[in-house]
Amino acid sequence: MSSADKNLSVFTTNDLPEIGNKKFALVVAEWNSEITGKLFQGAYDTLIKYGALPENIEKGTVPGSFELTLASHWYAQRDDIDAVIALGVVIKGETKHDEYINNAVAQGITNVSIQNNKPVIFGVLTPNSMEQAIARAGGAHGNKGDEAAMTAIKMVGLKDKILVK
Ligand code: RBF
Repeated sequence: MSSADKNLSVFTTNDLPEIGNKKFALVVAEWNSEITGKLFQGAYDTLIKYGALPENIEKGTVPGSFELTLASHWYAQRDDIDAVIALGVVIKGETKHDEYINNAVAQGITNVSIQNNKPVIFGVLTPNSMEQAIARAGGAHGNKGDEAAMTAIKMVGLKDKILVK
C-alpha cells in the first residue's frame, strides 16, 4: 500500500499489551508547530486510549527535528522510560535541507534505539507540501502521531514478550 492510500489512524489492535505501568516520553519539534502540536495530541490521546496513565507520559520540546535524536537519547537513557516517540515535520523546500535532516534523524533515532535497547519511534512526517502534512496530522490520511504511539505500544509489548521469559 502506498502512503497515499494509508490512513495512519487505522491499525490492528489485537493482543495489545497492558501499558498502565509503562512510561512514555514524547519529544516534539517546534518547527511547523501547528502540525507537530497535532501529532503530539494524536500520540497522547492514543496512548491514553489504550491504557497509559497521564502521569506516565512526559513531553519534551526541541527547536527542530534535527534535535530530536539527542533529546530522544537523553530520555532513552533513563531507566524509568520504556519508549520514546520523536515527533516532527520536515517539509520539502527549495534546498536539500529536508533530505539532510530526515536522513540524519532516521539514522540517529535508529542508533539511539539500538544503543539504549528500547523503542524510539520515528514519528516524523516528510511531506512535499504543507497540504500533505495537514492530511497526515489529523486530516484525510489520519494522524502520524496516532500511528507512532501505536507502534510504541506494540514494540513495548513485543520487547517484554521476547526478552522477559
Ligand atoms: N526543522 C524541522 O523540524 N522541520 C523543517 O521543515 C525544518 N526546515 C529547516 C529548513 C532550513 C533551511 C533550516 C536551516 C533548518 C530547518 N529546520 C527544520 C530546523 C532543523 O531541524 C534544526 O533545528 C536547525 O537546523 C538547527 O539549527
